[in-house]
Amino acid sequence: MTKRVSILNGPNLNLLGQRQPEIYGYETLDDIAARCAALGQELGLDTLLRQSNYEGQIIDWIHEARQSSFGIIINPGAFTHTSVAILDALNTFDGPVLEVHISNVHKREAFRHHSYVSLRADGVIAGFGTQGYELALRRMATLVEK
Ligand code: CA2
Repeated sequence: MTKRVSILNGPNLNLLGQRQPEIYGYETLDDIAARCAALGQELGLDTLLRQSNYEGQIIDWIHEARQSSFGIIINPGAFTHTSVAILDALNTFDGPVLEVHISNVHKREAFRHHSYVSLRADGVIAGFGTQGYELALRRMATLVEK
């Protein structure tokens, strides 16, 4: 059976490719979704990429993933640094959780150096640009085989 991976994205990431390309690159979220879908097909994974600017929506998608998904890849955007509620939701999910940041958060402002989500994440990728999502997906495929 093809296993689903939920790829969740937080606030402002709908603007990818439109603003601040020096930090976040030129790819849009639709480009990332298409690349992940193609790679997922190669790896035998079904990907579902979603984005919301609302914390509660992301929490609802994490709850939904409890029944529907093998694993979660999450770029929580700025909620990374603020949201105990997203951490609590991820703690109710039994499968692998991989955290992705497009930019290298450790090279940026001090407030970006702490992540609540990292307390739950099985792996973290930061600073690999939008390629980070594909790297996380490859890791997910390895975890399926284990
Ligand atoms: O590097 C990342 O992926 C971040 O999660 C992106 C968040 C930021 O708050 C985190 O510290 C690191 C911000 C996402 C904003 O996305 C934009 C995309 C295009 C234009 C403007 C903002």
